[in-house]
Amino acid sequence: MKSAALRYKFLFFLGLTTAQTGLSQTDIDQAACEGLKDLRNLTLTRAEIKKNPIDDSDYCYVRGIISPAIHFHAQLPLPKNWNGRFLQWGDGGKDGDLDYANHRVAQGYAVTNSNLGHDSAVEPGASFGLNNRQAEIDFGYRAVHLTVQAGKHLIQQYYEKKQDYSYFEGCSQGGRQGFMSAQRYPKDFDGISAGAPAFNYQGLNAAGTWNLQRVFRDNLVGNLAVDSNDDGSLDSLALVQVLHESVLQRCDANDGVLDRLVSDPLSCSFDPKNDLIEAMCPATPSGEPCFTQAQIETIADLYDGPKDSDGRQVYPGKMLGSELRWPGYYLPWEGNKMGPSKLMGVAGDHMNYLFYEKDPGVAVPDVRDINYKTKTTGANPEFHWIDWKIDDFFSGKGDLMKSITDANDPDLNPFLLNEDGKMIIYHGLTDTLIVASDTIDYYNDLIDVTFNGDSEAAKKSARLFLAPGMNHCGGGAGPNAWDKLSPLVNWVENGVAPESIVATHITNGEIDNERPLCAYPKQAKYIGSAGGAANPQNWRAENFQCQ
Ligand SMILES: [Ca+2]
Ligand SMILES: [Ca+2]
Ligand SMILES: [Ca+2]
Ligand SMILES: [Ca+2]
Repeated sequence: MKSAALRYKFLFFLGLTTAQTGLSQTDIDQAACEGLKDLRNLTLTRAEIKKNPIDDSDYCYVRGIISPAIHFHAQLPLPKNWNGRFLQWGDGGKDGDLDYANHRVAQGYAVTNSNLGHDSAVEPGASFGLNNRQAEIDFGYRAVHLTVQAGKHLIQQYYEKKQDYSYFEGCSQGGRQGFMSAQRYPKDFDGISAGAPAFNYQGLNAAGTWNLQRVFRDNLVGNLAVDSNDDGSLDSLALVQVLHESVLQRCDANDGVLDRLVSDPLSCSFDPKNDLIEAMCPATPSGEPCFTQAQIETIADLYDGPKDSDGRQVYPGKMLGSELRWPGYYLPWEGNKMGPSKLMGVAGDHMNYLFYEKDPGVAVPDVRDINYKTKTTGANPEFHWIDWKIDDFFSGKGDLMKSITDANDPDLNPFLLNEDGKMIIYHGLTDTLIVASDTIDYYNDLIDVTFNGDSEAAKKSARLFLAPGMNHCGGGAGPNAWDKLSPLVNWVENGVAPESIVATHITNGEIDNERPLCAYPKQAKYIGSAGGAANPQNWRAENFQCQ
């Protein structure tokens, strides 16, 4: 194949046309792609033409390795299809594999992604971090940065010119990567789209562990999932529904539209102890779903969020309106077999491998067994998440790992001002895995630290969009679908900053709710026909205005 590439280059050098060389365009495309394997300053293991399943078009697929264990790949549209832009595609969860962005390749983006320096098939969850600082550094920030460097080099070689613009797009872990790039590598991108950012990485994992500890305490005495028919299986989430309805009763109408969405949860107050008093279990069981004192305590804990014994807030509590997502992460019940993978992904092994400077021990065999006696001696001592102490959070024992994984620095002078970068941040208000109020706090800190408190100046560089009723990176009862990249591209390349972004909610292919998401701190207010706010027919973007 090398000879084909060389032959192509030689003929190209002679200035011969396709017809004169006798080579087909397919031959030339293939040779140009495969020729990338000759690059000497990257370790490439593959370079071949691949078909994009989205539109059946050919593109150049490249795979490579960055020492010691980062695997990356590049999806390079054929030169005639390239839109001149580079995109680093963000990861999710703990990653550990190569992610494709075929839809962006179909739009002409040259895209790269890595495995973040570990293989999830071999080292699942957080276990890659067991006594492996290099893997943690690669995961924390190094893999994305070096993949971007490799991607830009491949672009220069393949298209024989630099990209016109560089972008980052990602949510969750990807959102953290976007924040990390803005803070640590201000020259990597012209624009960053960061959703539901896991930027406060240690804080949110500490909160995930603590939330579970509160729910699992005393053999699940405060669990909100209950056994409705005394058959020993926790089958009912009726209490979660009752709780959610109570919250809606207090908060839904505050935004002017009775639509079962809480657009401004921070302006609503809900006190479980008082507001659920009528749903407390009576002395004589009535058969209706009702709350015990222990369950009220769990609810209050989840809304309050973890504090250490000095009263320092480790991470914000759950936002009002997010209750229906609690079972997905924190409440063991029949539907998630007493411990969904997400629940265990968040808390099951983080404290074993990714919090302490010196790892305390491997995860226990069954993380759902809270009565398991850990083996604390021998070659592989164990550590149980149920034993983790929230007071360790500010003790200094996690400071090294915070410095590797966290992207909490609100000083974005280098990226936003020196490099004129643009940033779009978005977050669903019913996201209960990563809490939007933490992102709001970061954005306000950004205004203070980078823009001296001038929110209008901040909006020239970075904007936050909150999505009412949207869960973690999508889903939920509210409008949750929109293009996360095109508003950013329009801002970077045409100077058009998005005042609002239209998001839709689709059921069975039909749009049944639509709303402009507003640049924070504005919110979408109903301006349609008088008295029509509660009619779903009127939930269309044109009936709302950002105010
Ligand atoms: Ca990946
Ligand atoms: Ca470790
Ligand atoms: Ca049952
Ligand atoms: Ca509402």
